[in-house]
Amino acid sequence: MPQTLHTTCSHDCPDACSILVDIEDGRAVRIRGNPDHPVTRGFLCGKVARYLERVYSPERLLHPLRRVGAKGEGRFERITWDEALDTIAARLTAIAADYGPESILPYSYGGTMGYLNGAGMDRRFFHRLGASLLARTICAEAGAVGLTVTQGVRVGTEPEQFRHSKLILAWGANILGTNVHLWPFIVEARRNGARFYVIDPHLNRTARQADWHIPIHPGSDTALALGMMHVIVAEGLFDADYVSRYTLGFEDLRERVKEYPPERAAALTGIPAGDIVRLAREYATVRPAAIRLNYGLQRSERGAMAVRTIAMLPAITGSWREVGGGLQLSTSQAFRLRRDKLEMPELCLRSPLGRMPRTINMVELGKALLDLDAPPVKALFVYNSNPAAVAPDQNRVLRGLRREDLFTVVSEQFQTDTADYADILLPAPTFLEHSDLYFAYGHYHLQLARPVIEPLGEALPNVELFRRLARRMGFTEACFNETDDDLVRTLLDSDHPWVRGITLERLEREHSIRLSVGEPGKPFLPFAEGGFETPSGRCELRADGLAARGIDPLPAYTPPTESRLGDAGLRQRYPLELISPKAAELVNSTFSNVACGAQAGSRLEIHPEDAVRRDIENGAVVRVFNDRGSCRLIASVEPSVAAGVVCAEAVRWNKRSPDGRNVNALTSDRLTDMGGGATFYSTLVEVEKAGD
Ligand SMILES: Nc1nc2c(c(=O)[nH]1)N[C@H]1C(S)=C(S)[C@@H](COP(=O)(O)OP(=O)(O)OC[C@H]3O[C@@H](n4cnc5c(=O)[nH]c(N)nc54)[C@H](O)[C@@H]3O)O[C@H]1N2
Ligand SMILES: Nc1nc2c(c(=O)[nH]1)N[C@H]1C(S)=C(S)[C@@H](COP(=O)(O)OP(=O)(O)OC[C@H]3O[C@@H](n4cnc5c(=O)[nH]c(N)nc54)[C@H](O)[C@@H]3O)O[C@H]1N2
Ligand code: SF4
Ligand SMILES: [Mo]
Repeated sequence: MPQTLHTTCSHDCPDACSILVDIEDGRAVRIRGNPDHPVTRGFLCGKVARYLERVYSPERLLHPLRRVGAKGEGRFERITWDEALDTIAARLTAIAADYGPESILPYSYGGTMGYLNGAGMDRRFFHRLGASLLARTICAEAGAVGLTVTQGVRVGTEPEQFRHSKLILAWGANILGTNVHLWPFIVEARRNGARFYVIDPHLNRTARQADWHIPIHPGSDTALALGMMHVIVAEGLFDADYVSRYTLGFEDLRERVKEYPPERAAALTGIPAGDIVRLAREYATVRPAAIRLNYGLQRSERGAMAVRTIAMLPAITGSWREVGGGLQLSTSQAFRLRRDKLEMPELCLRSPLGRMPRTINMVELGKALLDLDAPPVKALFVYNSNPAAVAPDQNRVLRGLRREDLFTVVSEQFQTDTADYADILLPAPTFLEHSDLYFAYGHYHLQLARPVIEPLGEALPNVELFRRLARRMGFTEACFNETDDDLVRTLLDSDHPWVRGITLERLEREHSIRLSVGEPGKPFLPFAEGGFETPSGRCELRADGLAARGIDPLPAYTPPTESRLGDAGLRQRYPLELISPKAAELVNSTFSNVACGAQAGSRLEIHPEDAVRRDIENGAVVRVFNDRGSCRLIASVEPSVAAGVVCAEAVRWNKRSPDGRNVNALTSDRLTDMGGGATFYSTLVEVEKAGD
């Protein structure tokens, strides 16, 4: 009889699924969604439903390796863990002595959402070392800042409450692709008469299911939101009581939105004025209306402003009062666990540096590796990330990784594009093989997972890797000896009412516990009666904190530099706006090397008008290019994007494409308006038929 064990999906996905795994003779034989979990509800996405193929793939890295070929070539020989750790400790010590510890750069992102293996012992290790700090901005920072300016806190509508909505807007949110466990709640709402609209430049699989798809020019969402507010305010459709009780700056906003009549918003967004009026009226009057905002639209140059502005809508209409109303971008900040005590930034002061180290923005990796001095980056330690594939301005990143004088360590499950550049390559386990505590960014359930199988080969979880490395480096602080359970208890040692009463013992029994947001069993209405965590305690339509920093405290729209209304000179040479949203079959570059993701990221969707003009036929190999580089893709000629927009789902491993590049050869390391985020979707390109 197989034994059934619980775990949690670790991948960078809002759903953080609760999973059941059947084990026979120590081997996982079946994986499925936990039917009792209120959000997972018994199913998994297509990728993780086939996860055992990935776990037991013959390509798994099982032993520490040392490079024997040239950088990037990917040839390695097996070494022992002792040799690996001794080599790393010796090189890091020497580099820190010669160039200062800030010449060491950790690089990690979303390999796992687990607290311990995502940002636990690794942070303590690098803090104690005095390594450069990494600003982890590549995904969500613009949106996080935008949302925080308006709401003060990153919480929102519970997924479970979308079933009560009468109008649902998926705004830059490909729910069926990247957040599939929200979908059944939308289906339920629609069965009860709800309308489902999608605001997205791409007719993605979610938009294909919508009652109304509203294609928008990439990066122009602020103009749409301002146009909607213009209508809502002018027609008196706002909730005057909510506005006066719980918002700040409505009168200033009322003046500002006068500048965005529907006709102007139409010219900026490409959405007909009549549609903007209709959308605004329906949003304000079909109640309750919920917005699922996702991160798509904040990967543009003014992404923070876009999120900041859209987040004003549910306050203006008072939608926060209603079950099935409000907005969700992220739920992550409800998890008020003691991250500070886990990560211990104060260890920086005990490092040889004796002060807080410099911070390097992960979006600018190419720049950091090629241009930085005082000190230069001499060692790069990569885990939970595949920057050779996912970071922008890829050609510069790869040039940096090729530097002979750069010592690179990579901890990975597979030999990714980045792994090819490692001097020392270390084997990491999958989530089936280690303990962790998981928050979520798309729901409010905290989950504990224990290993369901032994680690394969000699794979070591990140926590244990950095524990051992700390010992090798001679770090004697007791914090480096803490067990996984110690770390979980540290995290749970919080007085916040949303977390109080959640213990390791309870998690062990229940696996998944809803935070104490709202009354047990009752919907969580975070802002029904205010409760904004801004400086004023109100929803800040006017943010005086921004004014103090010299930034316009009111929303306003400026087109991205790389867009149809941006830099005209650039636009003349590169007339197409490229977006590279997520593929349903991948999680960023993860799953590129297994069957389910093998084809993902190989196509470029292009409008028939643009294709004809370039003599490109459906299925033709095309070269997409700009000043930063080029990549080859297969043209998919269809009106799934507007003329002037091209879409290439992202991001496959470079080595899976014929020219060894993916779309990030085209994207820039320009930063967003606030938060220092990435601007992947503000990219101008030209496309031509590929020669042979
Ligand atoms: N299957 C799968 N799931 C994933 C991931 C994955 O790679 N694959 N990635 C995970 C990660 S890291 C994240 S951050 C989340 C992200 O989840 P999402 O934010 O949903 O993902 P994206 O595909 O980046 O963007 C969502 C949508 O925004 C659209 N979009 C692009 N530019 C604009 C714009 O200017 N305006 C508007 N209105 N829409 C725009 C895109 O066409 C896309 O359909 O998903 C997570 N889940
Ligand atoms: N063009 C374009 N580029 C993008 C995006 C886009 O939409 N378009 N999206 C951006 C976004 S939103 C994000 S979040 C980033 C994501 O960038 P990354 O976080 O780098 O995402 P992945 O490519 O999934 O790489 C994660 C790696 O971690 C490894 N891993 C998993 N678990 C563990 C573990 O426990 N230990 C160790 N050591 N390794 C582990 C996996 O095998 C995988 O190779 O990409 C960004 N890049
Ligand atoms: S990737 Fe997302 S949808 Fe798929 S199993 Fe993991 S958490 Fe669930
Ligand atoms: Mo992300």
